[in-house]
Amino acid sequence: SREKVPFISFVLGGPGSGKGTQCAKIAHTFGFTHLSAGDLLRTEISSNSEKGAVILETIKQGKIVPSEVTVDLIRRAIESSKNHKFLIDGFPRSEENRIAFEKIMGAEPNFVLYFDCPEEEMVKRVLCRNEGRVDDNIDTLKKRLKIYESLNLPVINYYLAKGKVHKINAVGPEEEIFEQVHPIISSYEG
Ligand code: UP5
Ligand code: MG
Repeated sequence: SREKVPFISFVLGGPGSGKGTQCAKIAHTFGFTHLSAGDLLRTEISSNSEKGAVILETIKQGKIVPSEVTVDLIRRAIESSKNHKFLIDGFPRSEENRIAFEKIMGAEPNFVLYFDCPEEEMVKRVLCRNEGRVDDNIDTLKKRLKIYESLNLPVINYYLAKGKVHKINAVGPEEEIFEQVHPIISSYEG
C-alpha cells in the first residue's frame, strides 16, 4: 500500500553516455532510489530462471527485452520500496516500452534527463569499461548503438515535444556533468 504517488524521472541516453554514473550521484545527493533497468535484467539473469536465459540472449544481441518483462521488474521494485522518488535508468528504450509502462503504471514520468553524448565518446567509454558485461564488445556495441538511434531516440523526441526533457551535454569530467544535473534536480525539490 503506497501512501504517495511515485515521483519518477526517466534517465535516457546511449550506451556509455554516463546514465549510471550520474544516477548514483543524484541518488546520493537527493535521496532518489536508482533503478537501472539493465541492472534489474542482469539480476534476473543471475537468478538462473528460465526468463533469465532469454534475457541473456537478448542482451548479448543488443536487442530490447520484451516490455512486459522489464515493466514487471520496474513495477515490483517501485512497489516494494519505501521511497517515493525514483530514477529509472535506461528505460523506456522504445515507444513500445513507453506505452507499456504508461499503461501498466498508469503514470508518466515527471521529467526526463537526456545525456547527449557523441558516438565516438560512447564507444571509447564502453570498450574501456572492464566489468565483464557480455554486451561490452565491439560487435554487440554496434547493435546497441543502432537500436538506440532507431528505437530510443523516438522516445526522447516524444518527451521533448511534451516539454519534459532536460538535455545534458554528457562530455567532460563527471563532476562537471553533475554541475549541470544538480540545478535541474534541485528545481523539482521541495
Ligand atoms: N564514464 C562515465 N561518465 C564519464 C565521463 N563523464 N567521462 C569519462 N568516462 C565516464 O558509464 C560508462 C563508462 O564510462 C563507465 O566506465 C564510466 O566509468 C565511464 P556509465 O555511467 O556506466 O554509462 P551508462 O549510460 O549507464 O552505460 P550503459 O552501458 O549502462 O548503458 P546501456 O543503456 O547500454 O546499458 P543498460 O544496462 O541500460 O542496458 C543493457 C542492455 O540491457 C540493453 O542493450 C538491452 O539489451 C537490455 N535492456 C533492455 O532490453 N530493456 C531495458 O529497459 C534496459 C536494458
Ligand atoms: Mg548503465
